[in-house]
Amino acid sequence: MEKKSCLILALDVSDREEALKIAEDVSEFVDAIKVGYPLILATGLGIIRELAEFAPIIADFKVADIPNTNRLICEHVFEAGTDAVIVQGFTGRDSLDACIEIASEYGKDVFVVSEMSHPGGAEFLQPVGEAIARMAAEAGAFGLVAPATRPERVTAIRKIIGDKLTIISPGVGAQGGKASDVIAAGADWVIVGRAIYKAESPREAARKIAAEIEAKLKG
Ligand code: 3DU
Repeated sequence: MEKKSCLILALDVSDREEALKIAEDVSEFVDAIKVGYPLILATGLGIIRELAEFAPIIADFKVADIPNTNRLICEHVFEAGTDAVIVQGFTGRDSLDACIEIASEYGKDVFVVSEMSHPGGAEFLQPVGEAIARMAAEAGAFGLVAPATRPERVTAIRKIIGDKLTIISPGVGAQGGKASDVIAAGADWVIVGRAIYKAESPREAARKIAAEIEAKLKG
């Protein structure tokens, strides 16, 4: 995934036409589009190839099963035309290895959730987040998903993984995180959903966030 704007759109709308229109409108300002259950369950896997016209696609299925099931899921995800998949790390090394094995067969990337951005993410996942980050680095994942709502956690995880892995960070906008803070904390990309797709002008909202990130990186 090429780093230009350092912004990823989380496209959690449920309507095909709306999804394609937003993707086209914001494509100039995003490095990738993240799709997940809301859009795929509503419109089908076929939308991935349509959206891929505008940007690389990250499938956020937070894959969290035994190795064999993970392998089967990841095969479908990559066959559908995605560039990367997001998987959970708490299922352990063998489950993660299965995803990475399939990803490398397809020449694609795996992002591992180390901890989540919502308040409940601090209950069970946060205490093991750093161990998951270490495991993901050892397993050869491409990147981690770390919370923009807690920039200090992004910094802590960056310290553990160094430059070995990338960090993508959701929680900017609707969940309260600020793009420039998260980039300063050590994230490579911020992930933004509602603050873009629910805006009166998604294009303008994406442009503004990309400009904020650019200013931070320059300053
Ligand atoms: O809050 P937003 O509307 O900007 O969307 C954030 C997206 O990132 C959304 O798709 C959500 O499922 C995903 N995500 C998190 O918000 C937090 C995580 O820890 C992992 C993924």
